[in-house]
Amino acid sequence: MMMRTKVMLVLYLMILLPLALAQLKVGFYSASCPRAESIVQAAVRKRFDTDKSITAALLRMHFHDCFVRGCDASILIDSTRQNQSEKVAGPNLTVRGYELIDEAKKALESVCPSKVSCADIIALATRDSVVLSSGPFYAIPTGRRDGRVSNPNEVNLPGPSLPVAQAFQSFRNKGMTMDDMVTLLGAHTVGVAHCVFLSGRITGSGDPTMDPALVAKIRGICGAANGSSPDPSVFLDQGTSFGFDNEFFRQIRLKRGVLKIDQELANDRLSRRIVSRFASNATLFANRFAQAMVKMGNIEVLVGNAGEIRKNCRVFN
Ligand code: HEM
Ligand SMILES: *[C@@H]1O[C@H](CO)[C@@H](O)[C@H](O)[C@H]1NC(C)=O
Ligand SMILES: *[C@@H]1O[C@H](CO)[C@@H](O)[C@H](O)[C@H]1NC(C)=O
Ligand SMILES: *[C@@H]1O[C@H](CO)[C@@H](O)[C@H](O)[C@H]1NC(C)=O
Ligand SMILES: CC(=O)N[C@H]1CO[C@H](CO)[C@@H](O)[C@@H]1O
Repeated sequence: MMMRTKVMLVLYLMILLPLALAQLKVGFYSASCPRAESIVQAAVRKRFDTDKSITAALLRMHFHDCFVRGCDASILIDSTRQNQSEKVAGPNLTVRGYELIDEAKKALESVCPSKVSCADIIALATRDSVVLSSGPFYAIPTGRRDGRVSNPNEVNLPGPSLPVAQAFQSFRNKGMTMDDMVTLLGAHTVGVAHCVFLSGRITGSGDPTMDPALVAKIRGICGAANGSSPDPSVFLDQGTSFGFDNEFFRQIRLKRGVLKIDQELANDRLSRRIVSRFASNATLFANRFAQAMVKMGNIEVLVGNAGEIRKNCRVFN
């Protein structure tokens, strides 16, 4: 019995403990590439100076990356002539910001080649952009490795017209709670939705759950589509469209949610109390958002010797 316990203990120390320790940690690059975080931050800042919409682009990119095969930069892979990547899947079509990730990667490769993963660049750049938009700062654990698979058939993201309970299935599958989902959807405090996602809300007499004044406004924007602007877009947060704050939650309580799913958050009994707490307490939302982003950034990550550190974020090594 004693012997057995000892064997188990040795087994634990030699095999299981190192496995358990092979996880993300804050400051992962402090020895291998001390300037990693500041290089990413500089690239984001430079872009933000001329394009405040980069925050929205990065938030959506990070979400789409983490919800398909985990946060492994599979979203960044370009299709090849023989084989298509995640980018061609419907929901990915309007993901933006790839060239910023390329720029940060190039700067990192010149200082510390093959050290910093593309998956970590997405996570860090997203965090930095949120701060620039007046959102919360959070220490972001790093050490992700880049995946070796990118397959459009695996892209199975929730659609914007699903009821709250159904959208939640995807989040629950990734270990997220309802509170996490409502918090993360608070990212819709920045960015836009294209009219293609809004047609169901403005046809006929308009969606009765939407403020008629907003129905009219969106009809105007989407009705002005033309050859040079075939699919116009509408700000997701009709209050403070570029500021990262809790205004989104106030707007949806005023029937001014742009996406159906956003409006449903305020109406559905599964989520409405969380919405009302965030609407009345900006600090609470900021704190919870920081936590939920760290949690999302941990979804099914590759660590240790799994995967690779890509040299070019768009192609496998
Ligand atoms: C049920 C879950 C979600 C659904 C159904 C959903 C759906 C959508 C849709 C349809 C758009 C419009 C895209 C376009 O027209 O280009 C959008 C935009 C956006 N989403 Fe979500 N989303 C969800 C969760 C999230 C999460 C968890 C985040 C980040 C943490 C996020 C961040 C964003 C941002 C920032 C935009 C604006 C993008 C831009 O301006 O380029 N979304 N979302
Ligand atoms: C190509 O297809 C295989 C599955 O057959 C997949 O593992 C791979 O990631 C795909 N994508 C790219 C861009 O190579
Ligand atoms: C097309 O629509 C966009 C956005 O609605 C508008 O800014 C632009 O002036 C229009 N262009 C033409 C040629 O009508
Ligand atoms: C708002 O949330 C913060 C952070 O959780 C909390 O400390 C504070 O007491 C809350 N304020 C109110 C008025 O409930
Ligand atoms: C941003 C991006 O890479 N979008 C791609 C999505 O898929 C279409 C169709 O294959 C491509 O043309 C886009 O370049």
